[in-house]
Amino acid sequence: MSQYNIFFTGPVGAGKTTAINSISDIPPITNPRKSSKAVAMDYGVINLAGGEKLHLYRTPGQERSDFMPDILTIGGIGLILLIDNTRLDPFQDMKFFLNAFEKFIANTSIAIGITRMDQSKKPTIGDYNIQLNGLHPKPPVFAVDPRVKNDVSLLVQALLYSIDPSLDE
Ligand SMILES: Nc1nc2c(ncn2[C@@H]2O[C@H](COP(=O)(O)OP(=O)(O)OP(=O)(O)O)[C@@H](O)[C@H]2O)c(=O)[nH]1
Ligand SMILES: [Mg+2]
Repeated sequence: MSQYNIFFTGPVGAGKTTAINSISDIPPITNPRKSSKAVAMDYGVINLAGGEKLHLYRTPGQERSDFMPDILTIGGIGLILLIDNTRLDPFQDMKFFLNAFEKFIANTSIAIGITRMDQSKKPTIGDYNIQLNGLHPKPPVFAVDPRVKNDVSLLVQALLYSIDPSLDE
């Protein structure tokens, strides 16, 4: 049985924990301490129809002084970047994470989910696509509500498809 690791990253509050909880087939591993801010790692699993297992992890964000994307993502097949559309400069956030994970993305794949679009309609997905023009390959970018399993599922499927069309059922 094949096992794969997928990493979720993005700014604080972008919906990483919520997304992993929404889509995981096992009860999420929650924080060892009481405060949700103390969560060191989120973890979930997706069981694919072919028997493959996708392990889902969250990387610590840029708030951590020991943020080391290269080490964190060893063994990963892809990255899901969640961007909070209500933040002051979401394009800057996107650039930060694309840059931080540049090597990992170059060797694997990425899909980008824009969250909180129910709270802030702008920028639009079209605006993000313009920002991403010039990247080869250009990452898929979708509006995602991390609380909605189907939204997260579509994002994961887009990532799998960009990695290997035969992985997706
Ligand atoms: N309305 C709305 N709420 C959202 C959306 N995405 C996330 N949230 C809410 O935002 C809050 C923070 O989401 P989390 O999943 O904890 O965010 P996180 O990325 O894990 O944050 P950190 O672990 O602190 O980095 C939760 O209450 C979510 O329900 C969205 O698209 N719309
Ligand atoms: Mg979290």
